[in-house]
Amino acid sequence: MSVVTSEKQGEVAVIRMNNPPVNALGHALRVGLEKAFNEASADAGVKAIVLTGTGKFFSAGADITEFKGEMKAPFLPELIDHIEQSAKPVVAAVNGTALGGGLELALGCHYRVAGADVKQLGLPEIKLGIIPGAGGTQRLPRAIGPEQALQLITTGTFIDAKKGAAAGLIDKVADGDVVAAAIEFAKGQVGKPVRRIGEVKIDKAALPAGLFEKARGSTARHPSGPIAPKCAIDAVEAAVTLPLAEGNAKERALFREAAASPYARALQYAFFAERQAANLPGIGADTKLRDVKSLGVLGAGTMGTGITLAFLNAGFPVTIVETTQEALDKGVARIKDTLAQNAKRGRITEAQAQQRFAALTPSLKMEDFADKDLVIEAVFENMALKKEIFTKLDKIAKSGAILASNTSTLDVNEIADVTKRPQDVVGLHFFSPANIMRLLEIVRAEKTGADVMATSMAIAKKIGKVGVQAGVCDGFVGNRMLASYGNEVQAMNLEGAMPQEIDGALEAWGMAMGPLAVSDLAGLDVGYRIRKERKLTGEAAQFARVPDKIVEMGRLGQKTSAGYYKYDENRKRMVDPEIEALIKAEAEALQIKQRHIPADEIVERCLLRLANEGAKILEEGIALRSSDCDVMYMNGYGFPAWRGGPMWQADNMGLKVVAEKIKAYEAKYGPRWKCARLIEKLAAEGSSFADYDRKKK
Ligand code: 3H9
Repeated sequence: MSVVTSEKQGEVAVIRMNNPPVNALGHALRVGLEKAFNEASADAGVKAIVLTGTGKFFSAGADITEFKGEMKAPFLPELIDHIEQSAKPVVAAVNGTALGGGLELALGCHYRVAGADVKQLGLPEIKLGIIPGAGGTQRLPRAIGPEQALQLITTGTFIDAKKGAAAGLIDKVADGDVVAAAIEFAKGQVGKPVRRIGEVKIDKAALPAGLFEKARGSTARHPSGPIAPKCAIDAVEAAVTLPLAEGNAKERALFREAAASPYARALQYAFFAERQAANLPGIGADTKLRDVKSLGVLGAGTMGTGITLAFLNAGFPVTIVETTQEALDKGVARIKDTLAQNAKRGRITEAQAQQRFAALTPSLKMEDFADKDLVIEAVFENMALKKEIFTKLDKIAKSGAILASNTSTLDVNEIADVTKRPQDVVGLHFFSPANIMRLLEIVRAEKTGADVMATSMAIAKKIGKVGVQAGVCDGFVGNRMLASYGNEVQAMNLEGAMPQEIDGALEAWGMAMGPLAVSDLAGLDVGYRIRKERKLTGEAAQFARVPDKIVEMGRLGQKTSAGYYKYDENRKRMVDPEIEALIKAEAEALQIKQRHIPADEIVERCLLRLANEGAKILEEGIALRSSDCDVMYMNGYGFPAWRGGPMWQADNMGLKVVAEKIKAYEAKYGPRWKCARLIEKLAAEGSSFADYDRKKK
């Protein structure tokens, strides 16, 4: 079937785009659109034109896969200008999602009729490190005003049809058949002069003073990096100061500038890496998913309540179980409070908050899990306790239920083996706060069933998370890489880089938070307990001296207003000379000569330790792909998506250079820097992690 079809309904030509899965505006679609539009324009029997999509999509925008090569004519901006210039009225029947180039196409039409159930209207290009490049920055401000357009374009936020209508983007919201409504609308425009958004002149005097300066001032830590946000603001400003043709030319130049940046490449890589993570080997469309409608969560602590909220927010009923009434009440109060806060901040309505809370059943009996489709254990990290729980769950849970552990380090094989149904056991490792963080590390134990993996992946999507598979090892993928990174941070501490220098260097580079500030936030006692259990020796014991002493001083991080830093009542962190003195004293005791470590070196050592451990994890088969490691870091560890992840960074440095640098550090610092065999091999072949991933597909 052709990607564009055209039919006449009386005097109205209906042009339909049909390019699954998302109606991306690839070359074939543009060719088809141009041809159908020209034919309809030339047909004297056609008095108006309706343009629509298929299924859930009007169009998700330009085909991102085309960005890597040379685009071929017809080009989208010209095609849209051509449509806008039509003398016959053109109405977009927005049947579903209209994003990026898709919305720009609708904006080129003279009118827009949208289905009442349309939820995704927006210009999300910024999330790909680019800006709208087919007139979106020029027409959206003319349609809805520069202030609102600026907000949508610089954040990539979606709005629904109702909000679109209120803003002036949508002319009519149709409750029933959107195409039929658009045809009626189009008929009503025949014989009238067409309305072209491009011809609207924006009243500069009506704009809030300093609108663009203020916007520029707030881009410092934008999630799309330093270039695209500035380009987006410049482009929207051009819509205010220039006529359409000149504004479009300016937009093109700014589009090219943003697209040429390494940040755009990284963000586009992140987009596809995230989707690739959902493809699991041996699991295809024929794998039958288990039906998960009801949920049990064991443990009402920070993790248990966060997990519960994540599911309540996605519309699942949840039974939460604790051992004592006091712990249960505390957890339930936290859930209620978070929902109320969300309603207060306008994220959800009051009615939604109440509805979600009503879907929660608190209980003190694990027996209440008997009819649940999925049970997630979220108690503290202790193997004996987890084994006891899973032995009990095995007896209580119905046949076919998925039994999951939220463990962040423990051996899921060992946990599964205490049950008679290891095929039903999986690790679902959430990241704190579990209702916010997007990552879900799905730990596939040796016997975890393919259907359980596929179902877990589908559940991740349903609750708005990015599921990534990991195999079983200490710390799985994310925390195992984190251990290497943390280890290097401790080494640099002793070598002379103070906490604020380490965190400062990494935050200036783009990390959401430096590692020591993160430790303070998470609580230093967690790591302390693990280190004491493990009875560290050698270098690891040396590196534990500073963090152990900090905990032994009663400084557990933010919760005690002191850790690596001091905190005021607003949780503002402050450098503490006491900690600097402690680090210096420990270095002296260990006869480590301190020096100033430049910010570049701090960042490089952290990145290389992450990528080196990632490579080891890859060669052991614990991670499926290097891009999976990156997806974890970008979604669970505050790694900036515009930097693409540690593996992407290493690839861009070139693995030959990476291998040389790692070996130089090994010569200086010893075995903790041992180069991963995979890096050596790929470097020798002139290959990359990306090639390795491709070959594994
Ligand atoms: C743009 O328009 C630039 C213009 O301003 C200027 C041009 C000159 N292209 O996410 P899903 C694939 S930039 C190619 O799993 P969902 C995706 O990879 C574009 N492919 O589904 C996946 O493939 P696979 C601005 C695309 O229902 C499959 O479709 N637009 C594109 O959860 C299903 O995707 C955007 O940034 C694309 N544009 O979510 C929108 N979009 O099955 C980007 C999707 O092989 N897209 N694919 O893994 C999205 O945000 C989501 O995909 C969407 C659907 C909300 C549309």
